[in-house]
Amino acid sequence: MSDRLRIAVQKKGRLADDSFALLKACGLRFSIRGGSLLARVKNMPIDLLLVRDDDIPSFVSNDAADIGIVGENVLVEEQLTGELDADIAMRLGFSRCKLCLAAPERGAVKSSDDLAGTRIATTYPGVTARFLRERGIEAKLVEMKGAVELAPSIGVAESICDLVSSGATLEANGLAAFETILNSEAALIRSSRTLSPEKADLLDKLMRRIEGVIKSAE
Ligand code: PRT
Ligand code: ZN
Repeated sequence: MSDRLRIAVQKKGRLADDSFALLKACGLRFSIRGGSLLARVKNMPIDLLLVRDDDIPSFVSNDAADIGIVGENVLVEEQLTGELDADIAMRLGFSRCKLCLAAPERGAVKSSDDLAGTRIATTYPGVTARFLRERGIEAKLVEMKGAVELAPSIGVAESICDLVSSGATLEANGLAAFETILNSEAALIRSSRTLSPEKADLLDKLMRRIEGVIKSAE
């Protein structure tokens, strides 16, 4: 690994702009260009690795990056479904959302008590299975890669477990949330590996600046 601190950041999507804005507010100078995977920070020994959010926990775990910025929902799912050496160093206060159980407004499932023996569609099988285990509920998980909100209407499942922010998507599909199983926001994550003294100093400095930026925005 190089002597530059490498930060894995989402290239494009709901986390990307706020991640870039936060790093810029911390004084990092960089520009993001079309297809490139790496952005070099001009005024500090830092590189940004620009990737899909789903890859960020494993890149941090596998030493492809020293730290990363990712939603807690993605981190926790990866922790529960794989062997991951990555955990939250700091919560960042943006990209807030909730992982919720939801079902058709006039259907048979109205609360978690009605889930036994039913099917739940989700892109978060790890977090959903943990919830069911903790509650002692036996239900079948139907794993989907996207468009989970359509599952009840196409007859694939009686309920869903999906991310919600405004709730507009649920409403547009005639679904109502009945339980939140995870609250999420963007987080700075790192592995348990020891960093070189130079990188450790730089990371300390960056985290102090992030704290300052978050406080001044409050
Ligand atoms: O391409 P890449 O794999 O990097 O991105 P992605 O498409 O997997 O993720 P992206 O960019 O959509 O989301 C990145 C992260 O943003 C998520 O992992 C969450 O941590 C966070 N986030 C915050 C959200 C939402 N809010 C959100 N609303 N992620 C997804 N949604 C979905 C939600 O599931 C619903 O389908 O957006 C839709 C609209 O939500 P409502 O409730 O406002 O209608
Ligand atoms: Zn993704």
